[in-house]
Amino acid sequence: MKLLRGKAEASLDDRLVALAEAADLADGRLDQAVVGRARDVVARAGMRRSLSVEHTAVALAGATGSGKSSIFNALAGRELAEVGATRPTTSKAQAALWGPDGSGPLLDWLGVPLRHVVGEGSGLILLDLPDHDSIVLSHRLEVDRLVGVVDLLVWVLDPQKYADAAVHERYLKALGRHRDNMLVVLNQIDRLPERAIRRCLDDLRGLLAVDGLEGVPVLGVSARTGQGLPDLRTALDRKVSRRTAWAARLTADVGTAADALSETAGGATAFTPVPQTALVCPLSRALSEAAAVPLVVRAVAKAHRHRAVAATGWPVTRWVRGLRPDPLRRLHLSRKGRTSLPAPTAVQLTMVDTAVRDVGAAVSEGLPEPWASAVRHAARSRSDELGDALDRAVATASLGASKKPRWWRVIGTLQWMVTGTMAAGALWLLALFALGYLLLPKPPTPTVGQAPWPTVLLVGGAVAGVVIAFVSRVVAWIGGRRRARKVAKTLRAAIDRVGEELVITPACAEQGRYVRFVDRVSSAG
Ligand SMILES: Nc1nc2c(ncn2[C@@H]2O[C@H](COP(=O)(O)OP(=O)(O)OP(=O)(O)O)[C@@H](O)[C@H]2O)c(=O)[nH]1
Ligand SMILES: [Mg+2]
Repeated sequence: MKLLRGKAEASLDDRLVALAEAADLADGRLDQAVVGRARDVVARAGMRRSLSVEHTAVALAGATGSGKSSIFNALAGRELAEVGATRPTTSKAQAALWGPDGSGPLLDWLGVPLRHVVGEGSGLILLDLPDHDSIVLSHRLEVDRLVGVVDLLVWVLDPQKYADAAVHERYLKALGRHRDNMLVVLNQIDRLPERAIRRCLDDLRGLLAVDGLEGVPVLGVSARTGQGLPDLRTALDRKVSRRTAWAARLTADVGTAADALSETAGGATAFTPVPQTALVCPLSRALSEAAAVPLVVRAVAKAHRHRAVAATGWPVTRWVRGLRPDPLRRLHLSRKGRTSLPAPTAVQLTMVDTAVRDVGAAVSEGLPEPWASAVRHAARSRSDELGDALDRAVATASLGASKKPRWWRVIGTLQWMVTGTMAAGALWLLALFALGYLLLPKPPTPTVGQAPWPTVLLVGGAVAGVVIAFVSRVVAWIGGRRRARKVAKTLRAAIDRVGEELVITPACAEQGRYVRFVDRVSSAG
């Protein structure tokens, strides 16, 4: 028996932890009233288990005049409760105790100050409730409160009113999970002819089955003649002696709360998430456009060529280059500050918005509402940060702009040597020209074949400079393209990270929250 109790409690513990987590996960996503009720169950369970588990609180509930107080008196063996001809009679719940030791805090929590010790031992606390269908509001409130917290429910019906919608619709249908914590008593069977009793009981069982309470014990009794009361007493004693009714009641409550959570989550069916990678591409394309990545990439290629020409061009003309601004520096891609990249156009912003929504739609696919909309919302939740994050990603990406290929220096030096040669030829010719102008005798000019050396130096130097500049330009063009490709890859990775952090991760986290919620709800239920 002890082992059984331990097991029931351990399973209740697990279910409570699961329900508490499910409620936390559902917070802000599902109907707050349902989430609140789940939390109430967790809190109530914590309270109930801290009170006496040696006692079992059993409530007699039913319509006015069904005979609750009469049964209460009959089981107690004395006239504790007033049995009235005028309806309703009982207005405050009262308790009969078998074995009162340690029951005080439990009764305080139940809110039942009126107590009578009627016997020793079993730990039964029998409660006589007011009428649930009362014309007096306070009666109904008292009944609702106690029906919600007691360990075991005994529904007392009578042959006249056992089919009344009030008890079936308001209470029994909602207690489908509480089958093990419930007895149904058809009182006043002394008022029925013998053959009608069985028919009446069968009819009642049929109604209970419709309520979802198939298998709940149904006993025919008469508080007046005492018929059936020993069976009722035995059934109660059996439940009470196990001392597990409280745990079973809470387990049923946890299950009911889990069912309600599951229902508001559209059934909380298991669900396989989409792999993230499928989502990255379209988003990152839109983000790249908005972050002016193509423009930066083009500028990187241009800047490479610009700098190459400045370093390797023909020195006679390359100073013109210096007058033109560096295409990359113009974008002010500083590691610290903001860039001077053009703001995204309305079209680009719309494309980003669409791509973000597409991520939300893809991640929420297959999820029931309202969680699906929570996922869609999560995908958009950090959209405001995208602009700055993209700017930062582009500004801090390593573009390799400061890298200067070694051949630039070599060619640069060569260019100066070639220019020097050209200048030497020019000066030589100038000297010869000056001597001729002053009619002075010219020294003999050495020749290469037919051509005089100074002319060879001047023309040769110029031609070589231009040819070297041209070849360098071709090589720089290819180099620019290669660097642009590399930068495009770097930027693409940086942009991907932004999209992942600000769009995909929040959406997937919300999706993961749902997956966890389904798992927790099913553990609780
Ligand atoms: N014939 C017959 N009458 C009964 C039986 N049980 C109760 N009564 C009568 O039914 C009437 C109502 O009984 P109560 O015990 O006061 O009913 P109750 O359910 O406590 O009513 P409230 O306190 O108003 O909710 C009384 O006149 C009882 O004498 C029974 O088994 N047979
Ligand atoms: Mg009464």
